[in-house]
Amino acid sequence: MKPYELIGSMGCGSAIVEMALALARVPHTLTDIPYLKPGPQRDRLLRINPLGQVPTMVTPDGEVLTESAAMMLHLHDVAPRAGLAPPSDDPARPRFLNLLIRLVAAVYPTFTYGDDPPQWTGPGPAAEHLRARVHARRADIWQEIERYAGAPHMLGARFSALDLYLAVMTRWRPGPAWFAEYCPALSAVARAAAEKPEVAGVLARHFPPPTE
Ligand SMILES: N[C@@H](CCC(=O)N[C@@H](CS)C(=O)NCC(=O)O)C(=O)O
Repeated sequence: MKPYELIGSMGCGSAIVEMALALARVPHTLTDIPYLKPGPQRDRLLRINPLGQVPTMVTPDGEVLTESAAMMLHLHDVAPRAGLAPPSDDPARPRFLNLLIRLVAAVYPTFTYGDDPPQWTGPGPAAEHLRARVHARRADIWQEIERYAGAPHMLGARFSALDLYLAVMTRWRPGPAWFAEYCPALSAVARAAAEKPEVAGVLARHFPPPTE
């Protein structure tokens, strides 16, 4: 069987899927690219994912997945023993599905539109306004998600792919110090996830400590 290919970038959401692939123990290759830099690697990415986003995953059959939540659910289908999702008859399943989609449909786009606001507004004060509004909205969404956080994992005793999102996303803006102060339960979920060797290995690759 051909391996899965994960196209990603350092520190990006592809780290979440890389963790899931490691936990699912399915053969895979990693293609790290500077996804915003014009060149042959971006050209190929744009051909298979017109939004030019990472993670992008190519399955052994050549199917292209462009949404991390779809990748998680697919990897759960092929490797249920990794525990990425509660089984369909599990009482935790509805909450899992809702939080998974909340993360990708509500939190993730705040980076799409807040990282480089002039890309959407053009130059001028509207860009600053968009940046501030998007950052405030992100804080609101995280505080809503905080209310659903179990311990030690997002779903309580049961590990799931949600913990992988937290392990990575709590390192993004507004950053670990903000989460420790305003979303301590999410910080604790991220720390618990990092105790898994597969998660720790990917975190070390994507977020190496500064060298000095
Ligand atoms: N809905 C997608 C979002 C992926 C995404 O936004 N990735 C970022 C990098 S971490 C990206 O590619 N941003 C560039 C862009 O949106 O143009 C998912 O959950 O996989």
